[in-house]
Amino acid sequence: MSAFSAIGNDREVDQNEFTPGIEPQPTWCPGCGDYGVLKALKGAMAELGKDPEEVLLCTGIGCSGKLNSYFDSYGFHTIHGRSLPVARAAKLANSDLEVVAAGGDGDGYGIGGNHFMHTARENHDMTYIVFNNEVFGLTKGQTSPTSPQGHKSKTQPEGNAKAPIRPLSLGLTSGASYVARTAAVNPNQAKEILVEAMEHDGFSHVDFLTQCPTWNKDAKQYVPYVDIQDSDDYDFDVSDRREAQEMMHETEDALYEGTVLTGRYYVEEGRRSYQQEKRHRGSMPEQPLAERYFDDSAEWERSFDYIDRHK
Ligand SMILES: Cc1ncc(C[n+]2csc(CCOP(=O)(O)OP(=O)(O)O)c2C)c(N)n1
Ligand code: SF4
Ligand SMILES: [Mg+2]
Repeated sequence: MSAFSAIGNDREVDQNEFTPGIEPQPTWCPGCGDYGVLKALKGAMAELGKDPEEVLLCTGIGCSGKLNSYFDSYGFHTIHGRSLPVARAAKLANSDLEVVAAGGDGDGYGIGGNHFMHTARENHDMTYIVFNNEVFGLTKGQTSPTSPQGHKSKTQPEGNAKAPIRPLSLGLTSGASYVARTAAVNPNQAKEILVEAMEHDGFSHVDFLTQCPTWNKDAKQYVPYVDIQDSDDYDFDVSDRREAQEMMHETEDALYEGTVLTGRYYVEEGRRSYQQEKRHRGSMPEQPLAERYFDDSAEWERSFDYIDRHK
């Protein structure tokens, strides 16, 4: 029997099923926003009725990267900035998996920026959560690609001379088909957004504001926050790329002026994900590649044999 045949079970799932049996206590600092991501992710999985064995969580390196030590599913703690290529390969090998990649702002927008751009462009069907605390948390608070200009740290004691990256705009222009921002201090919205992001067919980019009380007091815990969908002050069409772009621009400026805007910014329906496009073109295997190794009667084969058989 295949290890993946449980996929599709329609049953009620308790979010605690995603808590490891031998529970390592998170080593995150008290008050760290990373706890908020863990809670929202478990809640979203339960709401979607996912079994832990239907899910793969790939993380990068950083405080954020520890997420899969505290989240019980298939997991791959990759190397710095490399969660996306691993997640892509896994999704191609078994498109039935719910694939989530996660990492920090340094991980995803810095060292892994190239992977971010191209995974978004290619619209790989997965959810990418970027823990945005505006610093390199794990390595003790150095300036990151999202640190505001003027932010003082050990690497920039006179204040950061560089302008920060615009993560939402970058996600949109790169080609992500779902782009949202949420915050650890807003757990209900965070869970809703993660549910939507996982339900979306294509690349979902979630910029998740995670306060780092240890190394980034400037971030002011991201409160008070405004939900742009709930507020009468903001009215734009999330399916309109130009309107979304303008709203993102305003949001990115506002954050550094002390106003925290969160919500959905861009939702593109009807565009095929990379996996769907490959299937449409007849270049996607019918059966998950990974499944072959769980079938006792299957013979091990080398990749060139496989290509030969499917020519
Ligand atoms: C190739 C490589 N370069 C540098 C490091 C050192 N390093 C580990 S975590 C980290 C920064 C993490 O910052 P971020 O991605 O924002 O995650 P956070 O800790 O803030 O969650 C760095 C520079 C590394 N592990 N690998
Ligand atoms: S250093 Fe910052 S990001 Fe890392 S666990 Fe502590 S509060 Fe969280
Ligand atoms: Mg960080």
